[in-house]
Amino acid sequence: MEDLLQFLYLMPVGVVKFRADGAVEMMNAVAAGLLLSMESASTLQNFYSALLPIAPDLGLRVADFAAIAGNIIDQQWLRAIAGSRVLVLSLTVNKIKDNVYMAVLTDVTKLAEQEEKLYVDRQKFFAIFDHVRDYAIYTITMDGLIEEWNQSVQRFGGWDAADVHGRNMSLFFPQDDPDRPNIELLLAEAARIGSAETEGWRVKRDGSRVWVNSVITALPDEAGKVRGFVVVSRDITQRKQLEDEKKQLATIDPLTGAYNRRQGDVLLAVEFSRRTRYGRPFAVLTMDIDHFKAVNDRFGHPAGDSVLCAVVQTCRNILRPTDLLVRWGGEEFLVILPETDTNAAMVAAERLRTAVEANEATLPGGVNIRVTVSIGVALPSSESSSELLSRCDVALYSAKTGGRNRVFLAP
Ligand code: GH3
Ligand code: MG
Ligand code: MG
Repeated sequence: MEDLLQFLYLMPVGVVKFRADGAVEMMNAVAAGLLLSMESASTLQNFYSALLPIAPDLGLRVADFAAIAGNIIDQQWLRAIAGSRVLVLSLTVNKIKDNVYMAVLTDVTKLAEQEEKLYVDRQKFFAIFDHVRDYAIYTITMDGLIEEWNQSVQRFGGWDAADVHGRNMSLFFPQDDPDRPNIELLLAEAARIGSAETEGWRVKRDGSRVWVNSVITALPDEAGKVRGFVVVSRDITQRKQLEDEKKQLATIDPLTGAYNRRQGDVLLAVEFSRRTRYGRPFAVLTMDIDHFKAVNDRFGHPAGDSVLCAVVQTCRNILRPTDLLVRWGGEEFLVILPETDTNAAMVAAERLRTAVEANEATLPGGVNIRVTVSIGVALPSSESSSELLSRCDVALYSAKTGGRNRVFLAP
C-alpha cells in the first residue's frame, strides 16, 4: 500500500481521489501544483470548487453518472489562466466504485500551443496556396503526376480540377515547342539538389500560350527522402514581350527592319568562327545606293527614307532566308551570304543590283523613282573581319569609280 502511494505521489501526472460531493481524499504533488497554479483555485479541499472556474458542471456530471463504475470524462481539455499565461489541462475522471472517484490531470499547454501553431500555419499555408494571385501552385508525384493545385492554375491556364488531376505535368508543355525541356531531367535535378527552374511556353486549356517561369522544389518526408515536388509557376508573358522588344531594338534598324550595325558585327563574327571551326565558306557584299544625296536633295529626307525601305524590301525578296542583311550606315548595307563561294556570291550580287535597278519605289507623294546600287564582293581569306570589310569597300569604291550600278569583286 505504501509502495502504491509512493508510486502515485511520484507520477508525472496529477492524480486526485475524491468523493461524490467533491471532497478530496488524496492528491499527489503534481495535481496540487497544477490546481494551485490556477489563479482562481482557492481551495484544494473540494475538487469541484478547485475546478469551478474551468469546469463548473463537473459535480453535475459526476452526479449524473448512474453506472457502478466507468469513465465519466475522457481527456477533456480545460483552459485556465495561470498568472500571465494560459494553462491547458487535460482532465479524465473515472468512477472506481460507489463514492470513490479518481481524476487524472495533465498539463497539455505545450501540446495545445503546438496544435494551435500547426493550425495557424495550416491556415496561413492555405491562404497563400489558394489566394495567391499570380502564381499557379501545384504538387506532383515523383513521376510528375499532378496531385493538388491552387486556383491560379484555373485562373491563368483555364484548366479545371478534372482536367489535370492525375495527369502528367507535361500536359502544360507544348508538344511542338523545340525548346520544350526534358521534364524527367528537371525532376531528377530537383530531387538531387532540392530545386530546378525552367522558363518557356506553356499551353492554356484553350490552346493559346503563355510564357511561364516555373520553380520545381522537392518535397522531402521526415526522413529526408523526396516524395514529390511542388511546382510554382508564374506567367511572365509580359516581361518576355518587353525583353523581346528590347532585344529587337538592340539588334534591328528601326527604319528598314534590317539588322543594325552592332548586330552585323556579331553576325560577322559568327560566320568567321564557323569558317575557322568547320571550314564553312561565306561571302560578304557591301552595297551602297548611288547618288543617294540627290534623292534627298530633290525629294526631301522622308522620301529618301522610303527609298531606303524600298531597297531593303527588294533585297529581301531576292535573298535566301539564311542570308543576312545589315544596314551598315546611312545608305550603305552589308550582306552576309553563308555557304557561298565566289561564283554564287557574284550571281547573288548581280541579282540584287538588277532587282534594285528594275524596282520603282513609290514616294509618299505618289512619285515613282528608281535608284541603283553599287556592290563590292569579297570572300574571306585568313584575315580579320575588318580587313575583309576594307577589301570589300575597296571593291565597292572600284564599282563606284567604274561608273556605279555595277558589281566588283575584290582581288
Ligand atoms: P555615291 O553614289 O557616291 O554613293 O553618292 P551618294 O550621294 O549616295 O553618297 P554620299 O555619301 O555623298 O551621300 C549619302 C547620303 O545619304 C547623304 C545622307 O544625307 C544620306 N543619308 C544617310 N542616312 C540617311 C537616312 O537615314 N535617311 C535619308 N533620307 N538619307 C540618309
Ligand atoms: Mg551612296
Ligand atoms: Mg555612302
